[in-house]
Amino acid sequence: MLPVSDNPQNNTLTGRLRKYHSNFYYVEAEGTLFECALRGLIKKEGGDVLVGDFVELDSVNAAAGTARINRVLPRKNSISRPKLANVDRVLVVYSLREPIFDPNQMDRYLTHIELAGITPILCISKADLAENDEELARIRDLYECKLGYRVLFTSVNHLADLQPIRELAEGNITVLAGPSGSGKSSLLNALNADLQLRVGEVSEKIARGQHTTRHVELLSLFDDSPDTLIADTPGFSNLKFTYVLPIQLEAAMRDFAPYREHCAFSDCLHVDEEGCAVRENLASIAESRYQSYLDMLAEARLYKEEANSTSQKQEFGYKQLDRKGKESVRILRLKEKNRDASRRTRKQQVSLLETDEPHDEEADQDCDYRDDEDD
Ligand SMILES: Nc1nc2c(ncn2[C@@H]2O[C@H](COP(=O)(O)OP(=O)(O)OP(=O)(O)O)[C@@H](O)[C@H]2O)c(=O)[nH]1
Ligand SMILES: [Mg+2]
Ligand SMILES: [Zn+2]
Repeated sequence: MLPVSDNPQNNTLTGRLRKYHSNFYYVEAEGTLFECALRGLIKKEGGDVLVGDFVELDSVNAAAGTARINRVLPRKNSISRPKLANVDRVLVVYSLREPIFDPNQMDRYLTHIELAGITPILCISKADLAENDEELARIRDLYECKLGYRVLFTSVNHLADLQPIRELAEGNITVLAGPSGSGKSSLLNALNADLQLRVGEVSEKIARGQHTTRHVELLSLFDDSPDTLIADTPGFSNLKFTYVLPIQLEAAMRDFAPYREHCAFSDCLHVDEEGCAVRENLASIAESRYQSYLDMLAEARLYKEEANSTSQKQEFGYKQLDRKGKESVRILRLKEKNRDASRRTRKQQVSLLETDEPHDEEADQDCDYRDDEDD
């Protein structure tokens, strides 16, 4: 245990950033929530502090409950929207109605989380508003049986629905992410009534939420389990894929896993290439998923054009599934092709380098119930 004393000099502590609000960082360390400022140089050096980050505090004043963040410790992962670090599980919360379920938007959230290297869990909220069971079965068939995501249907007035969330959350850092009004804060209130989070009405006129939650906050879900933290986050939409390369996006699509190895070109994007095994098997891929892919791909292509016009070398890592459901990590490098050419005509080349770190997790094609997908 590190000491906490009233002497503001020489005291350091390690804690976790729980929320950031009005230029103050709230860091939990040894059971106390410290209101912290940030050492000026961290920002100047281009550093960023995210909720979920472990940080080193100095100038600790226990009596006043204040300290300064001196250093951000290395992260195991991070997601850009919502902004969080060191995440174990992400529940994409998307409502069945109010706002209406939109598979293409849903695919955007899923793909965005996949691209951060985390396997999302789907939480279809407001299941009480389902017209019939088939509606839910169709969603489960595609996303769970075919694609292998875990799917939960929840309704805040049906507490038994929440038990799987409790189990998934236990001992983990869990993030709820999704559009405004999908019921993220309501779910947390149903899991622990003491949280008393603000919830908002879904506007009838625009059929959207009102952005009720304003800040990302890591909350303690159970009083007796300090390691179980869950993040309520502000709803967001207009997720654009102008931050990834087309080949990274392709790798995040589970639908292509049974076929991609059989395409004539290893960098096939399955649009109009010769000998494309994905296109030959389009009948086996959900139309809505392929359409989502094409929409996202158009955005990723814009990003690639932009990357091509800069002379910077860049390196990206991404995961890809093969037809047996084996996962491998690939490294992608963007490098300059022609150093002697004039700046304007300089081109960059995407080169796929060798794979390493085979992952032995088997994809579950039988649609059995699975617990741990993202460890
Ligand atoms: N019928 C039904 N309504 C629900 C359910 N869960 C939430 N709602 C309603 O959905 C509306 C929005 O809920 P919130 O919890 O504020 O949604 P949110 O995702 O936190 O929204 P933001 O904070 O804006 O991102 C409220 O009117 C809730 O009462 C549910 O399971 N069933
Ligand atoms: Mg909310
Ligand atoms: Zn192809």
